[in-house]
Amino acid sequence: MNSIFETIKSVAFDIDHAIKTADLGYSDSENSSGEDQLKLDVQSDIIIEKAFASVSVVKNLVSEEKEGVMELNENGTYTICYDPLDGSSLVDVNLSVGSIFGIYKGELQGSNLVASAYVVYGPRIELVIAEKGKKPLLYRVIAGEFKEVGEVFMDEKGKLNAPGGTQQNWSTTHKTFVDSLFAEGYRLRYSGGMVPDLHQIMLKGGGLFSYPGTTDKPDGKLRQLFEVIPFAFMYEQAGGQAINNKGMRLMELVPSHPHDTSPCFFGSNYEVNALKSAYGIEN
Ligand code: FDP
Repeated sequence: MNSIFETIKSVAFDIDHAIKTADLGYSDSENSSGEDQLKLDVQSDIIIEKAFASVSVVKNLVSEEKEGVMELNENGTYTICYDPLDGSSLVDVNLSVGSIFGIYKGELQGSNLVASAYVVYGPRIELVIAEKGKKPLLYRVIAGEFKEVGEVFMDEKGKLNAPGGTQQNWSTTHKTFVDSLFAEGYRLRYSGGMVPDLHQIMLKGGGLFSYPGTTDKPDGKLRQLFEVIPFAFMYEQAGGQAINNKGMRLMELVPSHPHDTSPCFFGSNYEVNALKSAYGIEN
């Protein structure tokens, strides 16, 4: 597993360099979800693919930017499902973006995720790695190298509320719930980049990030294998919770297609329990 984490550290520098220097225009292709790809999405994807090609423990790669599974090493053990540049539409306004990695052993489903990691490309580069049975570890680039900063813990209750999706397409239940958090004093924090938004909530102790099913996107927007399950693992390891709109742990998701999405809610215990009550889910 160490060779995987070391590779993630090295691609983080290459992608950060690309973000800072590359052409910000669109490529002439679309990704598997039908979204226009930026040249930077494609470039970040290639950086990751090339770097993992020589890591023998990696059997397969599945990219958010590509259809299907890419076979790398027949005798490898792990499949890495990754989003090379999440939130890339924010690069042209110079906001933070990220890369997400889910490391799976066996069938691609939540229960087989063994570790996850994400990189935040912000004013500094930060990396968080979560492994089973351990608190996530935060690394920060200091003097050109990743240095371990410490473990990440979530408090029982936070102060931040990050409500995703188009509000006019929310259900009344969801709108009433989001309003109730604001009425309790929660502060709005939503940049539109899943990585920095979830990172902020986790590092500031807690709160809630939600991306519900909406009338235009009943299954939400965020992809299970590349985004939802890796972050669900992070939040649970940090002491928080991550569920869907039926109260199911997101770690129990079994996608029928690599690009399936799911409504998702990530937070500290107080907010997720409040969400369950508002949605009529038993605690
Ligand atoms: P983006 O489309 O810019 O890649 O992965 C999808 C994502 O960003 C997430 O990073 C982000 O949380 C979400 O979409 C934002 O969606 P909305 O604009 O619908 O809130």
